[in-house]
Amino acid sequence: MRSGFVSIVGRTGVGKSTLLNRIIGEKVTVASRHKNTTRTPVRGILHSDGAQVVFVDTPGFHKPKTVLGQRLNSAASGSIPGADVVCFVVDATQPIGKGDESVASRIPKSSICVLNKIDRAPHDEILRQLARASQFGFSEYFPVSSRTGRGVDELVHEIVRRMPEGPEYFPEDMISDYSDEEWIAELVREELLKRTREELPHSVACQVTEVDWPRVRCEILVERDSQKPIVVGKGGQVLKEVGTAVRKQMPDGAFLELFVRVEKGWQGRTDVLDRLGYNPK
Ligand SMILES: Nc1nc2c(ncn2[C@@H]2O[C@H](COP(=O)(O)OP(=O)(O)OP(=O)(O)O)[C@@H](O)[C@H]2O)c(=O)[nH]1
Ligand SMILES: [Mg+2]
Repeated sequence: MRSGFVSIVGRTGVGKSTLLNRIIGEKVTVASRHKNTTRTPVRGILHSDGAQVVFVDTPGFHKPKTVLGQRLNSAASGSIPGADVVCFVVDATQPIGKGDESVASRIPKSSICVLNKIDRAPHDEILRQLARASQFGFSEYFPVSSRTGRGVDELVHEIVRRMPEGPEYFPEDMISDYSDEEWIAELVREELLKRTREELPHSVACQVTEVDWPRVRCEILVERDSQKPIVVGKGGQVLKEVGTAVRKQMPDGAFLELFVRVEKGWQGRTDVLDRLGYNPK
């Protein structure tokens, strides 16, 4: 049996979560067009012939503006020392810059560099980006598209090949380490991310506060009074849509209650961050 841990790191928005979902073949982590979507390390477990690979999707590195931001960076850094393989993801559609260099300087040279979003870059640009990325001096480079799946099998093949001999860390039917409560809260946040703009996605946090099956209560925190009506929507329209979309992804018969609560400036408050589980582990 081969098994081990793979940390997926990179700047925010480069497509780490989309890559993990593609590798596992199911949605195990939330991705979105907004920056700093991933807020805690998320494990996705790949079971293949004689091998088990535990991928860790991490929050994207960025210049932090809040205590939450600092915690996201720490959580990402924290996932590096325990990894058997580090996958460093860069974006094929954006210039490789200081942000990428800063991540590159924190990880071992044996890391695999993944050039993602090649579906959106012309062939000659992909070659130029690979040439730029090669200056980091990592052991291997894989151009992939997490959106179409191109190149992902080759990447996974190499990762499995690198796994050391080891035990089965998780049972065969387990593909994520989220609890049901955590996952429902993430699904609610995902649906809100699809429907909100500008700074609001950063100001929203979700937490399941009560489960009395089939009734599940999920709280949506916002930072300011003015944000509450936007999340609720005209005549409760946004909440209704979010509830319907999330229920479709829950077991039949589930009854989801959504509440919006103002928690002033929660992104800067360590007590709230601790309660939400946004901790550097
Ligand atoms: N065209 C294209 N878009 C992609 C690809 N991979 C990811 N994206 C898009 O890029 C955006 C960011 O993707 P995420 O997977 O959330 O990025 P992330 O690196 O996890 O971001 P953080 O969690 O903020 O660090 C989303 O809109 C994705 O749909 C890809 O291969 N091709
Ligand atoms: Mg992510």
